[in-house]
Formats: sequence, C-alpha cells, structure tokens
Amino acid sequence: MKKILIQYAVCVLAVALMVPLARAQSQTAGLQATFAKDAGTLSEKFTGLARVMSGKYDWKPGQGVRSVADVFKTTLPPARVQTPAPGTSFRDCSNGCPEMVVVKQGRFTMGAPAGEEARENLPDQFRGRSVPQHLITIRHEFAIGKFDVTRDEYAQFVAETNRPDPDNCITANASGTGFIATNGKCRPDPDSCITVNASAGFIATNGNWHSPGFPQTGRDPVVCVSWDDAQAYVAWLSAKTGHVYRLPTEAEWEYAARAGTTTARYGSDNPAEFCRYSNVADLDYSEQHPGDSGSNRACRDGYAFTSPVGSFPPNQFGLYDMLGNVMDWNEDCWNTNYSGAPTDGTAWQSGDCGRRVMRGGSWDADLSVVRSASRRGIPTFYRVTTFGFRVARTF
Ligand SMILES: [Ca+2]
Repeated sequence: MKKILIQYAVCVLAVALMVPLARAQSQTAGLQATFAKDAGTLSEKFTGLARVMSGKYDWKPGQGVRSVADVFKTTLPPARVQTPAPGTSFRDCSNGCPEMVVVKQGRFTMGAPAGEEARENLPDQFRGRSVPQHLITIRHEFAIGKFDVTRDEYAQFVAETNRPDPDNCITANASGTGFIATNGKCRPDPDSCITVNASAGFIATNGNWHSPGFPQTGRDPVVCVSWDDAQAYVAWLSAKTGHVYRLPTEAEWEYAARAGTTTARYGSDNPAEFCRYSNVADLDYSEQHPGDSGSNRACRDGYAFTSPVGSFPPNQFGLYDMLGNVMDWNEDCWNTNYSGAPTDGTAWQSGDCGRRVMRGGSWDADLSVVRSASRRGIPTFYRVTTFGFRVARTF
C-alpha cells in the first residue's frame, strides 16, 4: 500500500510539473514565432524581447537577435514620420522616459589623430585602439539621451517589469588579481557589482544599481548595469512607447560626443580647467582614493563619486556628461582597432560580440582615457560602479 501511495504521489507530482512545462513550451513557441522574419509586428517583437530580456524565458531569440537593433533589422521599418528639427528635445512619455535630443545628419572624422595618445600619456596597453582615423557619414537622423539614464528612470523600468535579480555576478579570484564570473546567485546577496577601493584596485561588492556603495540621488546616473541590462531597458522602453529605442552605435556616440570638435575633449584639454566640464578623478576623488596615483589633482570638480546628471555644462549638441561621470555602453561588438569598421554610422556587428564597446570615461578615470576617441571592450555581463548608459532612438 505504501509503495502504491508513493507511486501515486510521483504521478501527481509529474503531472503537476508537466502542465506548467507544457504551458511554458507553448508560450515559448509562440514567442519564438514572433521573431521570425516577416512575422509579427514591431510592437509584438519589442514586447517579446522585453519579456525575454527580463528573464521570464530561458529561450533566447537566437539567430543573432540579442537586442532591439537586431529585432529592428528583421522587421520592416515603421512608416516614416517627420523628424523634429536637430537640437529639439522631447520625451515620449511623462513617466520614466528619458529626455532625448535630436541629432542632425552629418560627417565627421572618427578616431584619435596622430600624436594625441602620446600627448595625453595614454598607457601603452590602451594605445592603438582608436586608429585608423576614418570618415563617417551619418545619413540618418536619430535622437540620443540628453543625459545618462538616471536611477529614477531605471527604477521605473524595474518596477514596471518586475525585473528579477540578476543571475550572475563578478567576484575577485583567489589571488585577488583578476575577476571571475560566477553563474547563479551571489552569496550572501543576490546581486553584486565591482567598485574601486581606496588604492584604486577593483573589489567586488554586494552593491547593486539601487545601492552601489556610495551616496546617489535619483538624478544620478544608474550604475552597476550590464550591457544585457541596458538591452532589457531599451526593449522595455520600445515596447512602452512604440518607438525604436536602442543603444547608440559607437559612431553615433563619438559624433554626438565630439559635437563638431576635433580636440581630445569637447570642453578643455587643460587639466587645470577640466573640472569645469566633467566629473572625473579629481582632488575630491583622490581624497577618497588616496592610493590612486593616476588622478588629476590639478583641480576640484566637487564629486568623489557620481554627480547628478547635468551638473556640468553641455557640449555643442546640448548633451550632458558625454565625458566623465559614468561610461556609456554602446551597441557595437568589440574590435581592437578600426580596420574594417563601418563608415555609415551603423553598429559594427562582427568581431568579439561577447564584449561590447564602452565609451566616455568616468568619475574614477585618469584624464588620458576621458577623451572623445577613447574606447574599451567590456564583457556584456559586467556590472561596475562606473558603468552606465544613455539611449538612442531611431526615426
Ligand atoms: Ca570627481
């Protein structure tokens, strides 16, 4: 009798497990179908992508579809509407949508001019990434975030999507000299990110986007967000607004950061004046991180960590904090230099796509890397207290 009861219990348990499993498989198949070329509306794809990126499905879209930009490529573009005049700023919703600025079409020379890296004393291991210089022609109008995405804006996304805790984190390895990615929840806390310690080494913390380990206001840029988090955010924003929100391409980002300038920075290249234009590793930072010999002690910008967005003057396109404060994730896959790069302002979709481009320098950064041409390639799952993002929007 006992054996029969056990068998019965096993059957009931199996059925109980199979019903939701079958339902999940059915939902997944339906969702998968919306990503097929010529199937599903753009809105359905955005909504599906938002659900995938928010971790509610194990299945990934596949076939190179990892982002809103990828989805857009598989679908006919929406009817073209009249684009607002360059310089116009707007929001697509009043509850959580970032303020956007329309950027004009144009041409510019991308990359670092000869001599800039040596003049700026860029460490040897970072040289040669921003060459060769090449002419970019952007024939499409687009909009880019006037500011980095703020804590309050990101909180709206988390609240509306009921976004679960991340399922991976980065921690120091046993020797303390590198980092290893761990799958599964971190212990004891379910989230973590990397921050700088007093001697400017990196340490893993149990912080997260709403508790990064230093004071922030709701108007500070969100940090501790990975490229994957940023993709989930733009998928949600696209689904919410019905417009194509995405990360800026690397060429769009540099075009927007330079805003017509050909100098290393849109503000000033004089270290003593730099604190007027951007939040970087200054005297305020060095007092909190006395072991970091690389900081600029020629001036004081008022912030040892992040600053509320818009605390410094905008560049010539009306965009704030393009350099300093937090670095910005871009759409492009990582390539170690510009040989073979697209020249039309689109994203570079080949290369090391497990890493994506990160631009702009940050509050802990040496001046030599806080330049319009400076670039890094970062694994898509890294969450760091100096990493944030700003969004772009296609017309
Ligand atoms: Ca600072």
